[in-house]
Amino acid sequence: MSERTLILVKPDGVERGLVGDVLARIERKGYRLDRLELVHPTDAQLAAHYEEHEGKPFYQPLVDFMKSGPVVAVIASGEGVIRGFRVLAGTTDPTEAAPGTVRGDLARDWGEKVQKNIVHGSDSVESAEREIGIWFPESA
Ligand code: DAT
Ligand code: MG
Repeated sequence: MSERTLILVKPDGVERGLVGDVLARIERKGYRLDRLELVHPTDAQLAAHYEEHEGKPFYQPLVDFMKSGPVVAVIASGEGVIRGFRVLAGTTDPTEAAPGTVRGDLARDWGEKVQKNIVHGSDSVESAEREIGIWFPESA
């Protein structure tokens, strides 16, 4: 069944000029790009987006990092795109991410205060719909 997901190219990906590479991987896999926007995230958007992580030691550094520059927000759709994009993204820690994935091929830094893993992808139908409401309220 076709579904949709919310993808962010994070500030490190935008800063490093990797937006085209990430979008190309999504398109080559056969997913559709439905919405695409360069966004300067607000505190409110980041608080809502990362509410599940509030209180964790990496929360504030993560929010600060996400505010360090613009992000590219994307709605992508297609059969199994939620799980499929997370496989394309690779595991959260880029040191462990498999070659062939965005994080495995293109990211490196990881630590208590560093989360430069280039992309975010929703992890369930519920979080996809919730996150689409945060970044594209008119598409919710
Ligand atoms: P993912 O982005 O793979 O869905 P997540 O939702 O668990 O991972 O975490 C959101 C972001 O928070 C992640 O991309 C990077 C950061 N993060 C997660 N776990 C972390 C940890 N143990 N130490 C530092 N940063 C972490
Ligand atoms: Mg997550």
